[in-house]
Amino acid sequence: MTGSAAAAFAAPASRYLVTPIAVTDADALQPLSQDIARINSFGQVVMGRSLWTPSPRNGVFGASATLPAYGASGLLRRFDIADDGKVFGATYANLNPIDGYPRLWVPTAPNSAPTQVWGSSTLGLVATSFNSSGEFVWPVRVLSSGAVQHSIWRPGAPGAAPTQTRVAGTVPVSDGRILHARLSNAGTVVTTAYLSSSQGSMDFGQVKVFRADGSTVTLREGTSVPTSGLAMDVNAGELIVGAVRDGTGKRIPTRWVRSSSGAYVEQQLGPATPRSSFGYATAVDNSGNAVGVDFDNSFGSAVMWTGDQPNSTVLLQDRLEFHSGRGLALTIATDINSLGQITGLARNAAGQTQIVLLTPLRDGDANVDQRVNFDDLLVLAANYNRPADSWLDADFTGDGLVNFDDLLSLAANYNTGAAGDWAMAQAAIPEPASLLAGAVVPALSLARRRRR
Ligand SMILES: [Ca+2]
Ligand SMILES: [Ca+2]
Repeated sequence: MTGSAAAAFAAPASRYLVTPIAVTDADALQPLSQDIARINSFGQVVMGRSLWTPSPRNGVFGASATLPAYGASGLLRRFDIADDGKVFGATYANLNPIDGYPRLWVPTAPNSAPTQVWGSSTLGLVATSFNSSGEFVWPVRVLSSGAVQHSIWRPGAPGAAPTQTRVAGTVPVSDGRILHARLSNAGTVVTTAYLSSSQGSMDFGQVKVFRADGSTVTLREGTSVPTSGLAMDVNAGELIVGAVRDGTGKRIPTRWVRSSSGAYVEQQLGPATPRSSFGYATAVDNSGNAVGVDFDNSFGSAVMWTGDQPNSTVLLQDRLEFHSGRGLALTIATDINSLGQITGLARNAAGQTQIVLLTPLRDGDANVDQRVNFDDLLVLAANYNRPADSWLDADFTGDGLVNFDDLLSLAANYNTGAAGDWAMAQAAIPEPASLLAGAVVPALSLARRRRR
């Protein structure tokens, strides 16, 4: 996730608009960083070879660009996107998941398509991330020992090499396998190292925290199945999310909360009832709302665990509104940004994996720009008393019609409550709006009284 200072708890949206972005050949259920979509605070989404950029900022429509190639061909992985649109990734010479050559795509203007690529021939990069300051953590294998040194870097100008700002810490893993590493806004590095086959699975290992003050905390020893874990994200309040393996090998969605004493307390996410299978938390926002995947049914489902009720599981599929891509089944949520936009993977009717963007909806916000104002009233007026195809037609109740109920939803959130705006909307859209002349003024007035 990206974002600035820790904020008071913000409840997740009750509904999200689905934007299908692209079909991918990724595994729809793969929770590891190599195959997941990431989103920045602008609403740009990176995955595979492409970068999707919304217009306007945080909008629900956008365009994809292919990131330019650099150097030798190989398997390309994109690990994260900074708030200004820089993309960090790697080229692998083969399918070995251990080592890669780092690649950094830098846009010439913030959030434009990156055209400048920097690359290094230093082998040993694994999954990495940006924080909101634009710094990134770069784990590099020390070839003589196999240990992996995690250092913090700051990108340079377009095309220029980044500069190292400090070393965070070293994991003495013998074969250099780091499964995942992330950098918090406070400079904390959270990393997961695959220690040995005694952990039983290549996607779990030792979980370590390198704090900016130089101290190191081991959250999971990772020497056996019941002691191994996976840390996937850390927020501005130093809340860490991921998963652990229990004594039977099941993967349990987990968070680690930093107490006032500085110790981390491990807590299960979701209900404590026995799980049929497993789950992972993949990302967390600054309110502590975590997203991920839960396999309590026979098929993976994209879920959220809210910061204030981590023991209950919210199925995101139940909160979706579509303007296209109807029928998509969300299988995993991969990231969440500071606005609450969520990226994920879904299965479409043809059985393909689809990258999707979920944007929080607020009643009355027909054009989904996070404001309820005259522009939305115009949409509603233009469609009043007509069949509606989606939320974007101002059908906020989802009954396929735009009518008085939708107007009430809009009025409840209207920015000024100015009934005079309706006369202006009528003037702009003379026909169906005139049917409602007597209704809008009471509706907006009612909303004003409720707010007092
Ligand atoms: Ca709006
Ligand atoms: Ca309606």
